[in-house]
Amino acid sequence: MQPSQPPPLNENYLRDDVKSQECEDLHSSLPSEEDWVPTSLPSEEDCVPSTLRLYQGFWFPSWVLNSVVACQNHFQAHPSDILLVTSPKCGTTWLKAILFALLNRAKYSDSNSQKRHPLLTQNPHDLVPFLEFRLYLQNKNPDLTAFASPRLLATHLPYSSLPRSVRDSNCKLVYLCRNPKDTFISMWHYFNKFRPEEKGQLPLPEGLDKFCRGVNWCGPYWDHVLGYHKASSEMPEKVLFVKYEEMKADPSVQVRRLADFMGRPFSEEELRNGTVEGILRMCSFDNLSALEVNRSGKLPSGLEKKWFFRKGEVGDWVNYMSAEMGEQIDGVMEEKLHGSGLKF
Ligand code: PAP
Repeated sequence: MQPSQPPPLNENYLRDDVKSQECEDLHSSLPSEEDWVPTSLPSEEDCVPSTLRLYQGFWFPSWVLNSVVACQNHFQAHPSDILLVTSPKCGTTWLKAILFALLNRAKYSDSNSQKRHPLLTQNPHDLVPFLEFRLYLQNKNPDLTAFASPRLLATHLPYSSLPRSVRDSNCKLVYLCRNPKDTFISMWHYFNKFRPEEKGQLPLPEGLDKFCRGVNWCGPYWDHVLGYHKASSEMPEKVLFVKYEEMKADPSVQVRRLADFMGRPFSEEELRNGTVEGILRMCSFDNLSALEVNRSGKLPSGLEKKWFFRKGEVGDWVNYMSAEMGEQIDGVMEEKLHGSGLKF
């Protein structure tokens, strides 16, 4: 079993002004930009302005840098590990649930055991923790021995910043990306939750400008996607590249593809008895977002669990952005993805 409740975060969590010794010089040497969130997250009493730092070509909130470095230095991948990788707001919560349900399906195959399914009582982020945004934030070198094999973990790290052991071992990476316009709008909604009431929403053009300059958590978005797209083309057995829109359009096909990739293909009997459909029902937006465990309460980080469930739709950007704003993102993406064979 995965550990169900990680220990509470230490007092340095989300603090911009607390740096470990090994990061002290690093922080001050990196270029910075103001984060989308003008103050720290709501659970913190000491509000400090949040800064994004450019580290190894990608923008990270500075409070996570200690953890990124600790993860890079200490995480030892096992060949059986499965890592879900996403850029923020690409459908992480959904895929965490699906991968968890896929891997554990044998344990919850009959109607009695289905009633005890961990997804009914635990948030996907508790079942499939992030490396740098959870485990290595809590502890510089966490003890991961409690995780049963295969370990199912998640990260927002770009391919080039993954711990060396992840790239060198035979572990598998599932990379999920999403149309950048919907990703941007999802991100904009999410970050508005952290803004103090008196500041109001982040003006959309301001957020758009940052996104199109690549200044967002783990951005530039295009470089994040391109890193994994290339890795997947070169090593299809190691990196599976999936789009949120494909998942929405044909979830059964994609779930079977995920199961095959993880080396756990559905048996004929499972295909006949509706196992695929059962997993999709369990992990659907409607089901997960209606569960009490996801409607109330917070993650150990202080983030409200319900913030991870907004609409879960494709194309919602049109309800917030003008056609010109959409073209602005399209233009940047076309230029940056040119020649890669990748399109959104
Ligand atoms: P994270 O990367 O910060 O963990 P992530 O889960 O990727 O967050 O972002 C939440 C998005 O996934 C939300 O998208 P929206 O703002 O466009 O609505 C959320 O609604 C969507 N989401 C969450 N659960 C599901 C689900 N079961 N099916 C489809 N989309 C989902």
